[in-house]
Amino acid sequence: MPKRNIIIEPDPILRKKSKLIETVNSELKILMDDMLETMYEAPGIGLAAVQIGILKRVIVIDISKEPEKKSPLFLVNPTITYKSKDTSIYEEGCLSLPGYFAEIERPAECHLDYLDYHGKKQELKAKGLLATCIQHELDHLNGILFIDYLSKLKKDMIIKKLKKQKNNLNKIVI
Ligand code: GNR
Ligand code: NI
Repeated sequence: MPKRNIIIEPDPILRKKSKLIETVNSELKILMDDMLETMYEAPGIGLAAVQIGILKRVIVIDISKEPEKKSPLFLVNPTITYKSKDTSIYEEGCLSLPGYFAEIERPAECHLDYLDYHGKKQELKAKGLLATCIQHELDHLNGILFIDYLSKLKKDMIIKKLKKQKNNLNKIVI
């Protein structure tokens, strides 16, 4: 199972809306396995398929810490059915925005419906870091990045610096 390349902002694909998955078949399971491996190697606590260039509504998450047992979560076609009024703030990072972190306020709790790795309908009630991570990943499926919640000045500055980094890398490759 090969590790896949993570797409970095700015890239127009990150702004596209991912499409609903029709069936959880073996092809999708291979994709989910690859996503999990890519996320663990990065390392990150979540990954949306669009971040490896695939516009499908599938997410992998694992918020367990190093000494703990791994506890991967596969979310196919997730829909949020409830968001709490009360909010919490976490410092977020994103594998598509390497090196940038910002405190983002989101609903503290959310409930969702989704299909699991086996295509079975499931429900989940999340709070804390898991709730934040789920909302961050769901945003990816809708073409939204956490920098979209920052001031235009900060957002533009981050995009400009990432663009510059990409240009410099291209120069080294040549
Ligand atoms: O690795 C990640 N850490 C993280 C921290 C706080 C809130 C959300 C995240 S998700 C991020 C990986 C990623 O980019 N997922 O899309
Ligand atoms: Ni992200």
